Amino acid sequence: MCYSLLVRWSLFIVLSFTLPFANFHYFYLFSQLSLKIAEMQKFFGLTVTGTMDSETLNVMKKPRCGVPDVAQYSTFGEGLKWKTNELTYRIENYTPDMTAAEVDDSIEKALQVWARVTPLRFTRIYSGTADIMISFGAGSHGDFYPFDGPDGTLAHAFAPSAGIGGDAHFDEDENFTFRSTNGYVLFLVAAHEFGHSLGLSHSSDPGALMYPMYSYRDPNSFVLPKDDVNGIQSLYGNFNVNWY
Ligand SMILES: [Ca+2]
Ligand SMILES: [Ca+2]
Ligand SMILES: [Zn+2]
Ligand SMILES: [Zn+2]
Repeated sequence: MCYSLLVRWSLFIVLSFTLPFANFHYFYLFSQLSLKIAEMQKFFGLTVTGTMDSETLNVMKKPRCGVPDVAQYSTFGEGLKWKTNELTYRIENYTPDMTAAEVDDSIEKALQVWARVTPLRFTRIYSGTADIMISFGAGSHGDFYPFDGPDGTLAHAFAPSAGIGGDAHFDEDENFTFRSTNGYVLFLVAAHEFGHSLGLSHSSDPGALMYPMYSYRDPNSFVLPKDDVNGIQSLYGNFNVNWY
């Protein structure tokens, strides 16, 4: 009995870390736990049982982004978007996994994914503070969200605001790659993180780039899925509209 209590507590802690969904009052810990599990199952399109079954555990173990989850396309809110369409970015350091030119190309293309469907424009700077500061780091790396070693959380990014807002951090304990299916394609991970940098939260659409789980797609033929286009245009509008 003590053992089962311990297991439940540790699951609760893991879940409350991954899914800080709502402001429930924690009167009934166990019903709260199964509610959290049910919410997560619903979010990931699993059978909703409210218990920690193997299907649910498998989803929890998949490589994913470290930003907490919400639903369909969703944003951090109107207040959390950039007030200008002209943004700067800076690559602070490089991963030894790839050449510097490959990192530069991956980051640039990942930003263009969003620029292509909005009025947003990105200018790279090489010194000083950019809106979007990009860095690689392992474990504790200077914020309150230490990375977790290989797999698990691949990266995280902060919603638009001054300071750390907009910044994107990549877990150096991952093996990032330019084009290989062996490792995590930096372009894909970065494009997802920049969605957060621009004000998008997670989507519950498994086909969306903003779905919290990493899945390989061919970077050469990548097209931003409709759900993500709808999400970013809800914040910044459609590029074409600005011609009039
Ligand atoms: Ca910033
Ligand atoms: Ca990790
Ligand atoms: Zn994410
Ligand atoms: Zn960080």
